[in-house]
Amino acid sequence: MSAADLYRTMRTIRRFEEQIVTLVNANEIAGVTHEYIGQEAVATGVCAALRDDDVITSTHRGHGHVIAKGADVPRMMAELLGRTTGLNRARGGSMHIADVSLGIYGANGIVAAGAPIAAGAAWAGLQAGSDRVAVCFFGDGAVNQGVLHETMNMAGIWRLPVLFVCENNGYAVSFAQEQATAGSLVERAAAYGMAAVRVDGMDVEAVRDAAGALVAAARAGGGPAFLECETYRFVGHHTAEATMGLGYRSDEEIARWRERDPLLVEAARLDAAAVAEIDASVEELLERALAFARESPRPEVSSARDYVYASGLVPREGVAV
Ligand SMILES: Cc1ncc(C[n+]2csc(CCOP(=O)(O)OP(=O)(O)O)c2C)c(N)n1
Ligand SMILES: [Mg+2]
Repeated sequence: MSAADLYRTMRTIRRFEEQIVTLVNANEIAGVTHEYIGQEAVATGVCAALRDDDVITSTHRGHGHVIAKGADVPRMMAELLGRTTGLNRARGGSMHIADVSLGIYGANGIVAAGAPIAAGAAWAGLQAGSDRVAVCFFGDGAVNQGVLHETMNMAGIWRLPVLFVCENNGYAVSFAQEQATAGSLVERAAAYGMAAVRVDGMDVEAVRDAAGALVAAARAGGGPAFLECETYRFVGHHTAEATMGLGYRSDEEIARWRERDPLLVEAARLDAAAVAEIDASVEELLERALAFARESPRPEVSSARDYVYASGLVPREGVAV
């Protein structure tokens, strides 16, 4: 993927998220969402190293992963606005958005829960004779969850083609990573017998190159790998944090990280005219996405039970659903 394409994907994620903040604050989107602003280089760099048939699992902060893996942006917008034209017909929303046809096995509201899903997808690929790879994105808050360690262990034993991508943004909600986690993340992962690398998560090309080498090795039968991306979220844990005054990060710390904004890092490698052209086309895409979403119908209340059961299954007689 060219520098221009990497920048375009990151710009799309950034502007999508900025629009989502506006829509949440205007109550056009119900509840709050977890914005990916600041971390764009991780999803973009990792997904640039993937094929269309590779699989990803995502997190509560999932919009960036879903865009980077190629989801249709207007249908994403419709999903977040709760419209029937949404990627999941308004059943998924922000935290369960998915597009299985693109290998996007879902955002996930449960911290670390994407790990066993990714391992299962990797195992299924091996059984089918495919050389596809599964990537599991998770935050620093996931690294002390038992299920992640059980999954890394099993992936190590079975040599599953899984890339574990830890987005270390320094915090789980307001809890600092160094207060929560003993030792080194990459040394922990290496103990499961896998290659484990730390990379600058604010430089999309560094992420793409590191992920590319690990994905290629996994695809060739080398088993799982671990990539720690050092990154930062520029905004709150979720949209409403702006009004909560939690004060766990200093303005100076945020300003320091903003100097290494991944969009600025990549834009510096392009000429200004190319950047302006991409920025304009991203605005056009997002305007189109929002218009499409707003014009789309909301689901009928009478359809609330649709899609709950797999095709052919019906609720048991007498069971309230
Ligand atoms: C198993 C589980 N425990 C707690 C929560 C509540 N929770 C939601 S997000 C979050 C913090 C996650 O931090 P991290 O993994 O670092 O991701 P980040 O928010 O920094 O992207 C917590 C504790 C949850 N969703 N699932
Ligand atoms: Mg975190």
